[in-house]
Amino acid sequence: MKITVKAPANIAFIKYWGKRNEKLRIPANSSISMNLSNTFSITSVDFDNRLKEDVVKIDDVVSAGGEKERVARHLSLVRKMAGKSDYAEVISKNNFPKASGIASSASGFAALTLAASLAARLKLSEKDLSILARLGSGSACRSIPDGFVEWKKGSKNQDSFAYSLYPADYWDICDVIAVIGQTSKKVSSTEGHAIAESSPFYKTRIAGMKNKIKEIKLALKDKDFTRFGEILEAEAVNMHTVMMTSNPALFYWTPKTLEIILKVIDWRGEGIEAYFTIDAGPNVHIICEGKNLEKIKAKVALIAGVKKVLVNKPAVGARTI
Ligand code: 2P0
Repeated sequence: MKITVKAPANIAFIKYWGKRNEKLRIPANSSISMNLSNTFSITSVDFDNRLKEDVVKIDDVVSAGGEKERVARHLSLVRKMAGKSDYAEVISKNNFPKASGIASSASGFAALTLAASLAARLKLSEKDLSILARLGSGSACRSIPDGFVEWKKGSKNQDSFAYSLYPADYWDICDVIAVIGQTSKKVSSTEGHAIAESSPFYKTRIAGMKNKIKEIKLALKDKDFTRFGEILEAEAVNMHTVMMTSNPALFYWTPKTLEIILKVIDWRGEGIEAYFTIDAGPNVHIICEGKNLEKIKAKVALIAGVKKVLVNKPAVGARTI
């Protein structure tokens, strides 16, 4: 039975950087995110007893090496849970260009998890799907539930999962992604997590997390955009400080990243309220309220060197299509 699933990427307002357990992808801290409406993967999985091995095709290219291994390992978890031995054909497409530097592991592993579990006729709860997605890629667990999401760090496999805080239509905020491109990733996110602790600021970051999460959840509850924006922006700078001061140092920002950061701050000075956040890449995510979307889009379009602008609203989680 071939199953096809659409799963969103997500943007974390409070981020996951550093793990307590690398193998199980149990994070050092809880995180808070929003699913993205216009940045997603569509993945189909078909178990077939005629196959001699798993076949994986991502964006029309047959996977090999590490990428294929990681998908095959995930399929094997599903096979084990379902008591099956058939190999599968996996066909996955991202609606955003791979070269754009936007991580596809969250949407990809969330879609793979739901599609593979259904194709293997497993009936998993949302919690169990989130746990399984986490084992493929940590941030993928947040793309299973709807809308605004908290990933509870937990301390063991069964209690580290994401759940929906609010549905997608709870709050009309946007993530306008200014796509600058891709800095060649010499160090993958998975490796980056592993060296986070080498930053002298890591302990301080983790020590402040509990309170930060409490504060942003309050801002979300009150729909206090100013408070929400101030927290998420400071959080992005905090995480990048840890990245830049780890050993080896990780610099994801380019001069263009910083140029856009400074513009967003200027726009606030002009009365257009927006805040920035940045993941493990150079692209800037500009968070604004729906009422300011057109103004922000027009401003971003004028910045030289921005290759693409992706406009996202809050979205539902992984779904069969
Ligand atoms: C996040 N990132 O919270 C943070 C912000 C990147 C910067 O989650 O090793 O690809 O697959 O569990 O999920 C990137 O890490 O790492 C990430 P793995 P993942 O969105």
